[in-house]
Amino acid sequence: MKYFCRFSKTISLICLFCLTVIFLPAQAPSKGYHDYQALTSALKQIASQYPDITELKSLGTTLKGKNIWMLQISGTNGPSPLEKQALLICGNLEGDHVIGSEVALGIARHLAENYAKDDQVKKVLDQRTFYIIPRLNPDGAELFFKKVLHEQSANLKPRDEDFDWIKDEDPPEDLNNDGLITMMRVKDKEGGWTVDEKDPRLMKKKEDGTPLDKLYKLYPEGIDNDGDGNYNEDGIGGFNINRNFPHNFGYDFKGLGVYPASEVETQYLIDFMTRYVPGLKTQPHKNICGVLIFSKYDNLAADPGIVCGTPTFPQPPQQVRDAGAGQMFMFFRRGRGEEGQEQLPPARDPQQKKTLPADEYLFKNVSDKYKEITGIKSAHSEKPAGSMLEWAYFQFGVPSFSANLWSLREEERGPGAKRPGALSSPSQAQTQEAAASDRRAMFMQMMGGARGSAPGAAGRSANTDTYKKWLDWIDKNNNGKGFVEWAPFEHEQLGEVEIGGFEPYFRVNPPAEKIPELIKSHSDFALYLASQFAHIVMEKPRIKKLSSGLFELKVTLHNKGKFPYVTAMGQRTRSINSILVEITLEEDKNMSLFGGSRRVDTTNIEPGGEKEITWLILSPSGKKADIRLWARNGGGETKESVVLR
Ligand SMILES: [Ca+2]
Ligand SMILES: [Ca+2]
Ligand SMILES: [Ca+2]
Ligand SMILES: [Ca+2]
Repeated sequence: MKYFCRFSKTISLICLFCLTVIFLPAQAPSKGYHDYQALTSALKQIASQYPDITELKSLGTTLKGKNIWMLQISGTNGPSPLEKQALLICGNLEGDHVIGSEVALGIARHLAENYAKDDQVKKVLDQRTFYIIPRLNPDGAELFFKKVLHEQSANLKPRDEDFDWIKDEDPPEDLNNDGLITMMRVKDKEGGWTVDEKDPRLMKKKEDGTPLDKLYKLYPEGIDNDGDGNYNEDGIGGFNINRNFPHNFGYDFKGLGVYPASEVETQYLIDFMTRYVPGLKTQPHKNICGVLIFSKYDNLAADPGIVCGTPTFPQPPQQVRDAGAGQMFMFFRRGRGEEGQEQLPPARDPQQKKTLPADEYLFKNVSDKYKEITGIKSAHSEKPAGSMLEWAYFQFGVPSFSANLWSLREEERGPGAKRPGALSSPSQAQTQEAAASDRRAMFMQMMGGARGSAPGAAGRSANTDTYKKWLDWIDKNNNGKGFVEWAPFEHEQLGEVEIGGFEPYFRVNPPAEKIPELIKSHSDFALYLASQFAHIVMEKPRIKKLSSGLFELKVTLHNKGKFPYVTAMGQRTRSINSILVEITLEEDKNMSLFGGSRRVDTTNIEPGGEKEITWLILSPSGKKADIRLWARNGGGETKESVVLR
């Protein structure tokens, strides 16, 4: 029976392989997607067709001379674009997550095309500005359109990733000429991997008692160009922009020259949001009241709020030493280290790592609405480290959301499939995944210990479960396409190997026919999100004559929006201008303030909340007082004038 099962499985695999070959001619996963030239033309076309409501700017150019485009869209009515509250939409921070830029571009087009046609779009655009940056990492994204596909998140800045003082000296190679960089598995008694008995496509971590002749080492496809015994450990580029932001940054030795905001793409974005550069005539876009990101992280269909992942470094010093990481990390040990002397405890990380409780309702409400609008009820998300999502909330201080647009979802795992908790609430395993998700980090793990046991596209043990689910999905929903069956290959250095594994990009970007529905639902969601911002209004002032020459003047402010004026986190970082109310008396000679201040600053008003301000004014009857409300992130300026009588 056992043999029969194995036999029938082999037959079905062969059949599957035949079906793949016969019925599914190879089609580039980028078909229907915009490369840099096409994206540039599309944005220019929108800008030239709708000049009254759009402005296309370049935030800067990348190392490869590509513009990072920002399309501003704002209605012709209402205040100037810079005075309106704004939603920033940013996509394709990870080079391989090209779907993010497609959806962001689609939203831009949807808004521009519908301003004159759709009352709801017009209403929102007359009150709000949209800053849309479809592709923050255009250099990295271009790899998606190459002949040989190698999935990587980074930009293309040459970087020494293995500390041999040479940059990019050992990239992967497409040895079997299928146009895909996949994996190699090699029988090796010192290997840390073995073939999953239930599904021979899958590699899993070895267990106690796994026979030595069943052990494998895994490598990315290619040769060892520099003869250092590691395979493809230092390819082209670069660093993942979505791990390069200055919050919860992982100082984990991902090669030389990397630090928070070390990459120009990160710098341009942060400059755009915060920095005033007179020479460049740019303004800090502090009118940004919310951020919507399309990236591999998700806090909309996955768990709401933001919980930072653990950067792979620093760890408590003892663990580092015990991990066998060697001399390299020893200088990170704290304390005097001599026998009998006390060791200092590890430094406490002062960074906030979790949504503040007072802000949780906001994330929850938006997440519920996202599920309702888009119909996407669940998503897989790793925990972030050094991401834009974290920086925008924990440092910039505004509500910050990310959708990954394409991942294993409940409805796609087939009927009757139980929803494992791990997919909606990131588990310990996924924290490890986050640490390993940058392929560069994987090689560091390899160097730190079991050389040659590099986990890879088909075999990170923490994720064998996730890979299994992708294989199920491939079999049930994708006619078997998405996985290259393992096939023997004679390797010039390793001898007999097998090449196979997941096809690059297919777990990151959906087929192009899925894009229109994602654009529609996320346009609706973006319009919803932009209309939630705080709206601070001032009631008509109320005057009471207390006695001859003494007046009481009161105004009440309300927040008529759905968001607080500033998040609890924004209050902590003090990154948002407070709500300002100023009173100006008609003349100084006969009028004076007996009670209250000329200038009243209010940090926050919760949605539905109010704030009353009272002044006592000594003045003859018939004189005038002017009141000015200025709420930078809550609807701008309102003026009232009253006559004291
Ligand atoms: Ca190197
Ligand atoms: Ca290949
Ligand atoms: Ca090498
Ligand atoms: Ca190589």
